[in-house]
Amino acid sequence: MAEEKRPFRFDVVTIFPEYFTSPLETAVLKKARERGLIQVNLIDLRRYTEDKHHTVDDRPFGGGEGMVFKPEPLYRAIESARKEGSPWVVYLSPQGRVLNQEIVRELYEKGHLLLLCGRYEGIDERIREHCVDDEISIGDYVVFGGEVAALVIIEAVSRLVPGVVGCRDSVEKESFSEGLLKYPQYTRPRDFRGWKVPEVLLSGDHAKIARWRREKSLEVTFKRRPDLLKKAKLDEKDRELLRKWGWKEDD
Ligand code: JDK
Repeated sequence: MAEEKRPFRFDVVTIFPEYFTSPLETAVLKKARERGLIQVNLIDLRRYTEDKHHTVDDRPFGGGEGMVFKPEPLYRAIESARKEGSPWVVYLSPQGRVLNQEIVRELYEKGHLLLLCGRYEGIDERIREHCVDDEISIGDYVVFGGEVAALVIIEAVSRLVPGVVGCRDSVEKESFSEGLLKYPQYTRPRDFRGWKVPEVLLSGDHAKIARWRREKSLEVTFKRRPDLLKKAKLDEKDRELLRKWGWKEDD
């Protein structure tokens, strides 16, 4: 009998579990869950409160704006997840290290993540200090809470789970894995409102098409994200072309 591989597991601690329902029941994530490739376990933080009003937040010591998540419910929620494995505990926040594909791969290697979603002004620092393994930001902008960031991580990590994305090649050969942005793509019709598809793509000359695509990748990366060229896999022909456009190896 074929060996059943254990699904990649995400535990999510949140006061808004319903935030996740439609993304998890749509398209690729839905399929991946149905096929047992990933498992998402939503943990409602309020279930780990012990007072009548299910209080998760309180005013910050020292004064100031807003509210902060209390430590006790968070601690109990994290402990409950630890009873079912040893998750890598990630707190989403604007202060975290900024997510990129390299960090996504790192998280995928953990096999089991616990994503802590804060709200208001964040969480009590002692939870961060004693219970959190990793702090991650999805970018240098501020959203209302960790939920949207947790979803970004769930999607990005799930894509690396074998079988989630139809064709293995499309995960490996795409944007960022080679370190360059993707070349432009076209589909039918060949002429849309007089806007034509580049002739080379209709030529059937696959070597020529591959060269055109490589050149376009280099061009769009140089124009929009020259910072990516530092880490990209470039051969001497690529470098020559880039230099022709005014690229300087340093800077
Ligand atoms: C988790 C609450 C809202 C948090 C304090 C920060 C500088 C001080 C509002 N990448 C990213 N963006 N946003 C998040 C994120 C926001 C969150 C929570 C993640 C929990 N919030 C929040 C902190 C502040 N403020 C900017 C001035 C304000 C992750």
